[in-house]
Amino acid sequence: MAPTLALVGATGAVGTVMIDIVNARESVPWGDIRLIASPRSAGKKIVVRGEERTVQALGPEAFDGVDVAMFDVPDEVSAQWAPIAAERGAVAVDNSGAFRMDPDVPLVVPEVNAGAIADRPRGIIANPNCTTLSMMAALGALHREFGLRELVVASYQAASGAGQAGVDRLYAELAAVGGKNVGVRAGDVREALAAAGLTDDSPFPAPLALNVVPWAGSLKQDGWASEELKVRNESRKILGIPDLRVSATCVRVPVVTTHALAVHATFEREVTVDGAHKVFAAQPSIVLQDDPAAGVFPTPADVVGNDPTYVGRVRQAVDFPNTLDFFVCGDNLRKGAALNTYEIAEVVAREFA
Ligand code: 11C
Repeated sequence: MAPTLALVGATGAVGTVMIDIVNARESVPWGDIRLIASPRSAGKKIVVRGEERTVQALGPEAFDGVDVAMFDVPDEVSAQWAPIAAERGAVAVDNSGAFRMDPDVPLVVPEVNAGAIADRPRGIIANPNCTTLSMMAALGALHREFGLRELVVASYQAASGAGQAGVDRLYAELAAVGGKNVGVRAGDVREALAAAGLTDDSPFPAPLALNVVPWAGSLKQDGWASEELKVRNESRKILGIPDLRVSATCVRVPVVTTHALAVHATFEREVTVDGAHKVFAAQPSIVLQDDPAAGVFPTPADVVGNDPTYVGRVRQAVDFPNTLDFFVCGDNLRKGAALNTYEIAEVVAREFA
């Protein structure tokens, strides 16, 4: 029988993208599709694949009869409810950070490590952080060919990584600074925000409009941001390289959606730009845009709303052997969140065929 899918967090920012993805699929492996959200959103009607469905309130009985439950909710909600879904017989595919580093929970990017899905003693599969995910298709493909040893990355992260509040804040800040002679003197952006009443409650620790902010997440040991440690730990786990040397600096930029990363990757074996181009060209989930002489390279403004990972600016590092530098962009709400979660669910659905 075709499996039943549940979408937990159906009315949230990522949940909404998830429904778009389900609606856009030519065919789906699911029998029933159930929408679940907080009691506040229960009763809302949403059309999924041509059928109007009523959002159910999150509760243990909502998982009865569910085979695969995708979670797009905050960490604490997943931590509480994904094990309950699993106890009730569903495979939980979780997009939060609650289980990613649990040794009994696989952390999966299907085109890199789909094989890990089978080993899930807790009945939970985790979806990586959107920053890690944005470069994983590219790194996984290169690792298979050349053997990854070291990774140094700087991220350029979009406001929507901080949720709808991040997007709302960026638009409000842009409106506050727009059309004025701002950004020409230290402190004048903050003054413009203050004049517009934007003094507190920002998800960002500094103005984002006309600025870049070298911070994402919470403070961890020795000055690292949680996001930077996630990039390190999750990359090691997904790629299956526990001793991979990783150093990341995560930066928020005034982009609405689509994370970008500058990647400096060192390999065991000799690597060339041509060799890397061939690897990228052979990976269906990667679009290679690399012709700088013609001004061709990926940018978030051109990538947003698309599923693939976009790669460009591939260069052989001049002073570092076996090392490539490249630039990668991925829509943080699609491949970075909803799409990868759904692709994991599709792999699980094959177990019911
Ligand atoms: C950001 N990458 O851009 C984060 C958002 O661990 O799932 C996703 C946080 C996570 O702020």
